[in-house]
Amino acid sequence: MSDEDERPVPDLTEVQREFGGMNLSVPDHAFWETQPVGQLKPELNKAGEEGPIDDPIAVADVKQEPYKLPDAFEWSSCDLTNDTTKQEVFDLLAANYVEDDDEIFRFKYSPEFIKWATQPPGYHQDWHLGVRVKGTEKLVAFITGVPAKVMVKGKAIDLAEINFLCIHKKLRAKRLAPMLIREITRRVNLRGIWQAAYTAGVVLPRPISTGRYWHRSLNFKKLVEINFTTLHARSTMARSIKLFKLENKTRTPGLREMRDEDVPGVTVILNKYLRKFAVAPVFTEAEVRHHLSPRDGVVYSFVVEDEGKPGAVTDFVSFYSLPSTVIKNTMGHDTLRAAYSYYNVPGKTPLLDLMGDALILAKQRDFDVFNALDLMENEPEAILSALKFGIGDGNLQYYLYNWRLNEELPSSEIGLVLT
Ligand code: MYA
Repeated sequence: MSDEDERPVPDLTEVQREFGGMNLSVPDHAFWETQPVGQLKPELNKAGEEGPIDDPIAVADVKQEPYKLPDAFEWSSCDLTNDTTKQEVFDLLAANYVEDDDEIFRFKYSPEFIKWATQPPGYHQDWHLGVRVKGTEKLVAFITGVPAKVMVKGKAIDLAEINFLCIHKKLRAKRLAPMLIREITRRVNLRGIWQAAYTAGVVLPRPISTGRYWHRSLNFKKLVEINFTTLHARSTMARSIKLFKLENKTRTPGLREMRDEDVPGVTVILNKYLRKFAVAPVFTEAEVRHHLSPRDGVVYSFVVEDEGKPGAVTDFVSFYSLPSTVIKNTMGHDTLRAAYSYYNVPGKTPLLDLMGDALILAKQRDFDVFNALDLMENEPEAILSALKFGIGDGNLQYYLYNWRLNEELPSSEIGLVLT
């Protein structure tokens, strides 16, 4: 996708002189080795009990003024209720956000998705942090935090979930990311929050767990045409299409779209289920209403209503919509329509059946592929392979900021899904 915004982006190499000729060829993790996170080099790891890494400080002792940016740029708290700002963030991400290693696809979060993901109950606009070019106001970098409660090995932590870190392609590799991370940390600390959770495709100091993506073809022909997947040497298109064919209707009796009156019941079964995992959120009803009520084009949620007990919810299944731009446009397709598994609660219904129905529901809504991480009870053999998911080549690393864990967790212990 080309950048249609013609306003120029200043060259940072010049302005970096202001920072004392910062060396661009830095040793491994010059920034992350200064941060309160688990380190990759064992000699840098401060031993201690599981819990906060930094000594506690008072909010009054947090740096009160924003970090200094190079002169050509300024900080901007982005108001995502404003349609122009929402569009600016969408445009920045659509042209500059995460791509796969082969640069074939790039995430294209919709404006409505970005608004939903960044405005849960209790969100703070000053945690929606942008960098703009002074004078033209062009948005060239972005990072967000949202408040959440996450239980880590039995301890409830009020933290910030950090997402959407993005720097314009013309400003890459100039150490702007550490500035964004420092400034969002300061803004989070100013509200008395000292921990964060985040995920990334890259390995940084130091993952608490590593998840693997699996992909289930829903529209095999298109996926081959856009090089998302390949036709097996020993198969044919017709045979593969047949292999991935799904039933037209879901199987589970009582499965229906979630409604507002289901919120209390879903909150109870979801929180109870999530306590099985070492790292998982704790949701209020307001958060369940926000994160899990169906929103067309954003999030799709279904419950199983107990037969004979109207209103009693026994199971829950959900997925979200995250399309990607097909950068190397092939066969006239410009968008890959991907559904991502979100939160599921198998109660009376086995997870295999719930996930199987999720595939059918996604297919009915014209998604091309259904993606899932091998988290929670998404077991590679019994669930994912059994439903004809194939293993992907992408890992997702999970991180905690300022929280020491003395062991790496298997992905089956992760019950947190960050969109
Ligand atoms: S993950 C999605 C990240 N976004 C993308 O991949 C979009 C496309 N890429 C870009 O926009 C840029 O390449 C980014 C880096 C912005 C990623 N997370 O400015 P630089 C370190 C953290 O010269 P650039 C998501 O959104 C890198 O190791 N750090 O590099 C979660 C190096 O440090 P060190 C990263 O390429 C974000 C330094 O940045 C990442 O121009 C969670 C280089 O900076 C990454 N994904 O820009 C953020 N990639 O020398 C952390 C590179 O030490 C939150 N780096 O190796 C921490 C908690 C904060 C709150 C705490 C509250 C208490």
